[in-house]
Amino acid sequence: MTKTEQSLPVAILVPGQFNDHAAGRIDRTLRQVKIERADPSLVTDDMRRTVRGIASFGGINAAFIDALPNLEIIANFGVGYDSVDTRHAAQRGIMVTNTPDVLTEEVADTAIGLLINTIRELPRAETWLRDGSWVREGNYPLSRLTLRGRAIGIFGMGRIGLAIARRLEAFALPIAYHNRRRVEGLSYDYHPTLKGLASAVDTLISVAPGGASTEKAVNAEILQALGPNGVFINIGRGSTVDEAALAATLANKTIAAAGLDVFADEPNVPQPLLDAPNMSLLPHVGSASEHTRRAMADLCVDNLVSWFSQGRALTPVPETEKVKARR
Ligand code: NAP
Ligand code: 8YV
Repeated sequence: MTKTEQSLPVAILVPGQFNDHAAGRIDRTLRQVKIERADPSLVTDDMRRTVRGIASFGGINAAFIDALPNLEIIANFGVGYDSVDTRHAAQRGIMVTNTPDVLTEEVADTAIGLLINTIRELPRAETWLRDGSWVREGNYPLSRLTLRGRAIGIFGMGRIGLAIARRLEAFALPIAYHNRRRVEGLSYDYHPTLKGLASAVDTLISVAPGGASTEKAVNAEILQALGPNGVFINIGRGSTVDEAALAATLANKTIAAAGLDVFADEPNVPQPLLDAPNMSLLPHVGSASEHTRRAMADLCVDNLVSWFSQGRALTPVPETEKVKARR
């Protein structure tokens, strides 16, 4: 902590549960104001008058922004910021920041773990050992699926998508991708449509952001295009998937297996997904190591400190890049 950090008497609103390291730094370097949740009806007169920043896991809508007339910056803890109304923030001249890059490698590692768990059934094999089945019944059955001979498609070839692709190159698997725009200088096959990508591969990894442009983009048609040997992995956002269609395609063997780290209504996982055969599930742990969450916490708070001490954000989201500090 620097002297500059110590001398910032700025009220930062922190809704609900928050990261301990980030909350500790806000306490030491700024002035933390707690609120149970990001609900405009809980905003007090004192908050209306004094709050100039928010630090949050997300979930900041237009009504909450409007309840804080002196708000200047929303520091989102996480690279995905689909649950912050950035368009409204930009219209009001409010900066929004996120935490890119510092979590890229961790999330890519998790994606590879989830892919292998899904295809080679490693969590089930461990349960087989632990529950005594190995002793009682003999060897765990051979996995029906293998990574060998697969063709990988990445939906969302951004920072994390690229880190996943680099790892999969070492597995000697062909890689293709779909984004709205081709990535200049990247030699992987580009598909201008998600359907085109899904038809060309048998293993689709989604690491696209949430939001209106990707809402339920992975639907029955896309899953069907993967074919009966198809595997779908989602490490991006649950909202990009039609979860009912996914459960149905697994139940009727339209595709072979799926692995999910993210869900549309976390922490609630729909029963059909829990019941689906050949499904590997994780509770949104893509970036969840102490090391990486600490780096995310530091970047989240560094954005606030930089904004209030130097008038500039370190990692603004593109929608608010042009927002200027008010002084
Ligand atoms: P990024 O660098 O911005 O990459 C996102 C990619 O998605 C870009 O290449 C973008 O390309 C593409 N994209 C965006 N909208 C699209 C659309 N409508 N159709 C097709 N492609 C689209 O972001 P990142 O750092 O890699 O993070 C990606 C996402 O991962 C985050 O937004 C977050 O939701 C998720 N995430 C999850 C975890 C976890 O714990 N599971 C952790 C971190 C991040 P174009 O703009 O050219 O389309
Ligand atoms: C975190 C994430 O779980 O960065 C993201 O977009 O989804 C994850 O790293 C989340 O942001 C913490 O709430």
